[in-house]
Amino acid sequence: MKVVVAGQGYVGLPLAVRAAEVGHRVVGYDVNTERARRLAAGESYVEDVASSRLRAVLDTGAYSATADADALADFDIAVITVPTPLRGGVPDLTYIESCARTLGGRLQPGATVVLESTTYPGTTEELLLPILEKASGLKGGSDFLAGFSPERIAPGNKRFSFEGTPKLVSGIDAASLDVIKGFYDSIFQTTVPVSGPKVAEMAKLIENVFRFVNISLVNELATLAKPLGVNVWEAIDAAATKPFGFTRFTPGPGVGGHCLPVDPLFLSWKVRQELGVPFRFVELAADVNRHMPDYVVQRLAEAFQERGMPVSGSRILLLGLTYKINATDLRESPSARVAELLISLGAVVRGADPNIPAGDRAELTLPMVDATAEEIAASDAVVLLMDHARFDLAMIEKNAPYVLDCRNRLSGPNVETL
Ligand code: SAJ
Repeated sequence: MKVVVAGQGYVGLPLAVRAAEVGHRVVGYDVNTERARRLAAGESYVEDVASSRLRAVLDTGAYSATADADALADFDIAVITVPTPLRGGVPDLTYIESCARTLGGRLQPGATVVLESTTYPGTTEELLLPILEKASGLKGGSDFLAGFSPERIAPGNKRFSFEGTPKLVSGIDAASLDVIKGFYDSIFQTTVPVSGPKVAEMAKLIENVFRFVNISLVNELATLAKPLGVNVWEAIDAAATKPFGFTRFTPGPGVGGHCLPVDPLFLSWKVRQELGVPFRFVELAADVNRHMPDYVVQRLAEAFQERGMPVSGSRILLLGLTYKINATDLRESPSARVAELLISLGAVVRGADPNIPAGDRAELTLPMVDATAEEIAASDAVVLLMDHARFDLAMIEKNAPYVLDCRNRLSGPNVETL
């Protein structure tokens, strides 16, 4: 089938390349001409898609990348994998709307459109469908098919493969579900049909709300256990020995990334919009997680006070600036807020992160250094935000005058744990 994947980011590119590998003729469409150029040149910028895999499907002609919407004509299936950010706490669906208009203008009778972008329940039927119908003059269901299938990409997750992760599928009607299920059956080992797009939209949000709320639970526990004189890390590990009814989460300096700090707020916004009531768990979890960087700085200030040192003028090194361990992505990373707060207290802050590609360092306002023994020894305090595998933890322990360890990886008289 001729497949269009609209949006070639961390969700769209893995899907497009995999679909090409299993035999579909795939057009990877992205409005960003630089991205399209790099992909057409066989250069992957998505950590889970090696450039060698991209070049292989380019060479066979199974995959092509473009920013030219005219190349989308006559698609059998179009999958929308565009960003759905929050703007000032409000869901921004403009990328979906714009993409829907582009696809709608090229939608032929009998074709199918699937939305994968994370969004609140109702988006597929109440927003996407009307735009497709208006742009095409066709009727959803009778003239073309549509549905929702959430992405379950876990960047850098080596335990579960892309095709091995069960895929929820839904359709606006039985015929849509049938075609959409058939398409994803050709790519994924397991597809899970649900009764309609709203269920699939909600299921995706439940997955991330669950994670977001439980992380906030252990974050708040961390702030309470210390004054109670309890090692929260040891207590969580002890609780995790329970083989049922428990899922282990660990405290941290905050919750970053493009999924967790965003997706749950789509649901709490929709609940307020539609029902005029708060989704209390999500709003509370967001507040707890959002204030973890403040807690990190509070702990640092207390440590300086205990040592009779002012924070102002002190030299502080932040280790691990990306949003999660071993990730290369800086989006919504708590490190930015930690640095901002410390600088506002007059500290001289530097950052070190071997995972940040040289090209991405430009967006950093923080002076970047290498995590050398000299740099660490010259700091008044080191904060381990992300325990990347590429850090030499023993060297940090040995050379840092003081470390606030946000990941419970270090030990020693100079180490305090979050
Ligand atoms: N975090 C904690 N404590 C934890 C787990 C995470 O503080 O116990 C923090 C991380 O440091 C990070 C943030 O939360 O700042 C998000 O971490 P994450 O492990 O959830 O990583 P993400 O954002 O890449 O989440 C994605 C999600 N995948 C999708 O939405 C499709 C999530 O549902 C997956 O569970 C997760 O990957 C994964 O397991 O890798």
